[in-house]
Amino acid sequence: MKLQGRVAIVTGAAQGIGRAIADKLHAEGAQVAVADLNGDGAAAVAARLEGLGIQADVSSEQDADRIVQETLGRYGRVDVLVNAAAIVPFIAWDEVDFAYWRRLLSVNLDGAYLVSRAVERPMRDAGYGRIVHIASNAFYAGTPNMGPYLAAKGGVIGLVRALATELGRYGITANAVAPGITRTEGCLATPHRDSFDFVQALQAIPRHGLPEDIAPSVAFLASEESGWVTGQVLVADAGHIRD
Ligand code: 4PL
Repeated sequence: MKLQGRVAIVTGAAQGIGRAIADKLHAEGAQVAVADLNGDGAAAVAARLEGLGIQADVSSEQDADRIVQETLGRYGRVDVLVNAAAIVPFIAWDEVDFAYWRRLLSVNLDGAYLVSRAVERPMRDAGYGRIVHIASNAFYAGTPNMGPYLAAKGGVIGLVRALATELGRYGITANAVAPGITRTEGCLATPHRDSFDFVQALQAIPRHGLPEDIAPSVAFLASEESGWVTGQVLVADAGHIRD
């Protein structure tokens, strides 16, 4: 139980990797605020974990701030932020238009900034915090049909480095977990579903990745015992890429 007495916010937690993270942090003893654009999905996960469901769009300043305000209102503290909310595209480079580019960057990168900004004050006041963003090994692999997603994930890694440098003095660490291709609802709803066997052939461990394979790495970085690790990217992808 590495998170006994801790309060965690997980965005994008109605499904996929975010939901597996919410489950794992709860299993480790945390009280979990489950935030998602899909309010019904967030409520369903929260009900299962006896947590707090929050309908929110992380690309909205007001919503990002409200996630933290509602969590503080219910639990009085926030020890952990895990930002898993993201759009997972499958779009050829020449089909990306500027509106799509902006929308993806607003959720996957601006959202990471906005929720990080929103937790800073309570974490600083407490002298303790763990911020974990979900990146992707696709950033390192240059996976095709994901142009704006790769740009956003690179930005998230830059954000993690900035947060680590500037918040370390307040007891706050910031890290990323970079999953490989994972059998999530979001991924399986796209043509990425046809890539699993090809990618498996590149992995050191020959099976398809599941959301439960990612969550333990996040739980480590969300825990007190990871306190000497900050500004890092932990690649959890069965050995697909070597960074
Ligand atoms: C290797 O993050 O990392 C497909 C879809 N293939 O979302 C990802 C790889 C996908 C990935 C990803």
